[in-house]
Amino acid sequence: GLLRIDHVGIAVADLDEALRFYAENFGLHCVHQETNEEQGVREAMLGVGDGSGPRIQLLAPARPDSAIAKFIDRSGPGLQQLAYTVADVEAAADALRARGLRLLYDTPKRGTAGSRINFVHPKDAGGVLVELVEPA
Ligand code: V0V
Repeated sequence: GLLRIDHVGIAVADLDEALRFYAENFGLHCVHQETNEEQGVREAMLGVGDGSGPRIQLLAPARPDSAIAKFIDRSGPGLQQLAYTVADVEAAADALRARGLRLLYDTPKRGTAGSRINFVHPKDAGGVLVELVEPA
């Protein structure tokens, strides 16, 4: 099952500019940053409040053919995904497949900070790109 909201992902054109915007206007600061070559993203996790709850994930394209670049081209910057924490990403994906939802990957891929991730196609989840995250 879904344990909690892990993070909300926001597509941004420029990661450094977005980090400055979030710090200056909302007082939210980066707690983790990395480039994920496979996903074609530069990403930063921002903590909210005491940092114990869900995070904001800023996602910037690392190359022009990436999922985030395509999203920004079509929709502009903004909310791109909603991610839930799960204990076992394969079990969670199997349960959703059994209900007829399309998962994007046959086997989990590497996500932020060594997590294992998969996604439900947004067309099968009411227009929301749903991510499943099994933390490292
Ligand atoms: C596309 N659509 C979306 C959407 N992206 N709807 C809601 N939210 C989104 N993010 C809609 C789009 O408007 C079209 O609707 C339809 O889906 C297109 O479907 P498609 O042709 O099958 O797919 P594409 O080529 O538009 O690609 C969309 C998907 C792609 C979701 C398949 O973005 C993808 O593979 N995403 C998973 C990987 C990812 O997002 N990586 C970046 C984050 P109409 O026009 O047909 O109505 S990496 C990450 O989160 C990490 C590392 C982490 O959390 O650790």
